[in-house]
Amino acid sequence: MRILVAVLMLLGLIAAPAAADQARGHTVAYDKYSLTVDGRRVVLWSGEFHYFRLPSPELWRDVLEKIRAAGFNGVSLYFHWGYHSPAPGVYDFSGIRDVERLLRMTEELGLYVVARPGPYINAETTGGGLPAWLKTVEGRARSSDAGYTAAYREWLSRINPILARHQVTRGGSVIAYNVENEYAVNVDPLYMEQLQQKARADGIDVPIVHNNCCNGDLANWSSGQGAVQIPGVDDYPQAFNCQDPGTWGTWGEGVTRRLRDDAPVYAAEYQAGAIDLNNAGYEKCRELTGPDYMKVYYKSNIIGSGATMYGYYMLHGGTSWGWLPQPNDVYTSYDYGAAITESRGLTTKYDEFKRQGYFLTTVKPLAKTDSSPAPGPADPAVFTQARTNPDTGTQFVLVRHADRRTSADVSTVLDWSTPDGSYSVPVRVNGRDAKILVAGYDLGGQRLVWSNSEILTHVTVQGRDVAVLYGREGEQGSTVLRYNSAPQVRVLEGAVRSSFDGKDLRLDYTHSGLARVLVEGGGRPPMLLMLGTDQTAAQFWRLDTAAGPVLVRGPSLTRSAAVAGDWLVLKADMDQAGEVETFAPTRRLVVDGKLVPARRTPSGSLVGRLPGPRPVSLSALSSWQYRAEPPAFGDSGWTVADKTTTASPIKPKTLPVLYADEYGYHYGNVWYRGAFTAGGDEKTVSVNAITGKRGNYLVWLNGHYLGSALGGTQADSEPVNPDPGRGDFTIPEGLLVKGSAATLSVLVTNMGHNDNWTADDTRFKQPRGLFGVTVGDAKISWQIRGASNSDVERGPMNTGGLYGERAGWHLPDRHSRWSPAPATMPAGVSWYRSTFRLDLPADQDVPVALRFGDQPDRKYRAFVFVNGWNMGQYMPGAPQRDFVVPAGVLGRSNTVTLAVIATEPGALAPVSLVALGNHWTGTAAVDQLG
Ligand code: IPT
Repeated sequence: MRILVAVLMLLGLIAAPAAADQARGHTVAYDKYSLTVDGRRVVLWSGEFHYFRLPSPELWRDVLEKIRAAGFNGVSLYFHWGYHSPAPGVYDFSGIRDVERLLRMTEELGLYVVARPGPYINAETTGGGLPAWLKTVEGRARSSDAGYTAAYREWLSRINPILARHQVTRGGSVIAYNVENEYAVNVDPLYMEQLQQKARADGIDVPIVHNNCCNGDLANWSSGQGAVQIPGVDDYPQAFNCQDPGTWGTWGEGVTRRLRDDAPVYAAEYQAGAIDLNNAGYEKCRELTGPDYMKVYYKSNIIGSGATMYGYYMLHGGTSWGWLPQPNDVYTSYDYGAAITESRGLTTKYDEFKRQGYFLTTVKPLAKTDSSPAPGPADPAVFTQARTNPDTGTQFVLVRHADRRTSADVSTVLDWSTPDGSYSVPVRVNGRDAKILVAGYDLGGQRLVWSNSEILTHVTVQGRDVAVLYGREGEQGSTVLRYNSAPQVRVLEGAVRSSFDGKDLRLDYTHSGLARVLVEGGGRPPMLLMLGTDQTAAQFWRLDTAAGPVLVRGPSLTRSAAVAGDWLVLKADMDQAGEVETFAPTRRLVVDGKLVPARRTPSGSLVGRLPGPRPVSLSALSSWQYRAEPPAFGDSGWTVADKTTTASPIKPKTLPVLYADEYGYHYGNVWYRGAFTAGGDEKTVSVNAITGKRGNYLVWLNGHYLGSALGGTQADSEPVNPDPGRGDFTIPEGLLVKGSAATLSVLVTNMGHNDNWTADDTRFKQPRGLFGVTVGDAKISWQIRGASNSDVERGPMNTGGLYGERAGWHLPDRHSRWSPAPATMPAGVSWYRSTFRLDLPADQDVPVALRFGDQPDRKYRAFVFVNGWNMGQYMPGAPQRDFVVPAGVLGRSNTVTLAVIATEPGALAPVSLVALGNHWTGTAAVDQLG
């Protein structure tokens, strides 16, 4: 205990100067090579994270720590207008919407931020981030039209000052401001200009950037009215064909174009995963964008473009919970096949990011390079390309197959004029692979002449250089270093041959496991050189401390390190018990607050052991309770629907206008109730409804279920599509009696709003809800009921207008009037509820999901509420059966509620709890569980 307190005090002492430093502003500038901060060049190695897809702010830190630990020095953050604004003039930045808390975390973790507040963001989210209420505002969205301008200024007047406060220039983390998003077609340069004027007026003084679509081929804002300072490009070379993960380069070479001579090359969104457009499941998307793709495309881009600003999309995709999904391209999970899974697990893609990220952020000459002649390969099947730092002469050579699709295994030699002489360098490209080899590099106190192994990273600890190089398992490796006289070489581990010819020390080896070589003397400081494989290199973690960077090997994740006197204090995770080895200027080791006995090794490191997680078990979900929601139930909350005009360019088939948005009901299910006097001879109810893809609607007449139909995705204005989402329902004989009052009830699922990538109101302002209804000649008077919007904590996208949602049946604390669940449910709306306890060890992180049984032929959809939070929509037959529920939404006592809309009577598929991982973290991931 005493030790712990002392360590914490020391940590406090260390934290103090860093905090003081934060109070000071820095200068952000750029030239054609890179961004600079206080004149120092920065390679911005960042990627995308969506706070709105993780409704548990405690876990934002978990994801950001994982991003930083992979060597990223930045994150790219969209800010989602619609997520913060349920209605005109209403904005919420509290709780799960507290973006200031998010920005503070990035500051604490030392991550730069590219802030991307839109107003339009795309991102496969409802409306592309535009609030649904904007559909009722006159004026084309994403233009300089007056109505839209007034609306977006509301948003920017709220978000810009927050971002401004957190700029690097004021001691914060925001290093660049991304205006709009892929504004490429139907463009209005005045709008682009006005957005930037607004940003400047609101205090934004960091560089303004833009992410151009299609590698800059369309409007790219590099010059003329509306031009930005640093135009970047978005590139998704693998496209989104996850069903065919072996495809290669569907959308081109993936080399980021230079768009301005006075600004760095910026890969604003570079593909790091994929949406699952064809329902293949995200594991296939992860394969499509796996480590071999990353090696070939990312490295080709680094050398091919000289980009020094990167934003990989996505690093962690998360969950489009509630009504966040855009309906046409995605479902609830936005896992994206990313390096960090939806349930926050690390993948082999994460390892590849780490290998490249450590290199990019360690080897400083990369921040300033010009393209240069490349050493020629003896075999033309191998392709080389080079860049050189004009100040240091350091050369970077890309080596890959000339034909990127081939899986051939080619060995050849490069005839390489390095800054330190000419050499014949053996290289091998086996299958889909690419390498960046370095020559003429001052590696700490050493001189690297060349190596055909790649550099992971290096640190200098107490005057000794510690370097990690790597290559694919089984491949030959050579590293040449320069010395004044013969150094002493000691191979501590592995098989490494060495020779010295009077100036060069040459090491030859086969990459396997982790070889270790100590080099001393020769007129240079000592060096420990470790030669690993892809796998063993990925076991290292490089962490910055006040005493300089340190290396750690072993843990599944090392989140942070601090040096406090003789102590190295780590925060680390273990997925199984194992070794921890540290290369740091310390003699004692503390991990997650506990002293770890450690011994000194011949490598000069410390080695100790850490425990793994204990096994956990999750309870079964049983004793389901039930409650039915009859059609158009209850008399309160209805709004008369009698409008005859709409701001949407899409006009309805019948009047009144029944679009849900017109009545303030923007998200989720809506009930309609139509009253008419029966003529008695009506035969058919004819309905048109627009729901977005995968949506449907159900129809009752006088409480009698007539059936259901799929909703339409859109009614085009030109050419006219008069019949979207058509359903004709036969009226049973005798159901209508001439002259008597009749009631039509329709439940429509609004799957979310179209995006607006094309800046076209006929796309964005597509209606949701009923588009037209006729029952013979009857004159129908309508009422509509949607969400009550009273849940400020969970926000406007959590619930829709089901009676049970309005009455709070999805909330955990309503216990009355539920009965045991029947074996089958009727067509219509049924509610199910069960409770469970989670007893998970406080020092373990166990991501939990709800899993639905595989019963693709069932005819229903289920909205999954956990403790009141809408964690998504299950549809039998759709690819998603696991619904990840983050800690924070989950607690110790939990209530699962399913709102089920069945189009035919039937039984619910079994639902169970599953653990999607088990990580020992040493400390509680989230306080609620601790
Ligand atoms: C690009 C968008 O900028 C981004 O928001 C996201 O939608 C991404 O695509 C796909 O996930 S748009 C580009 C692929 C045309």
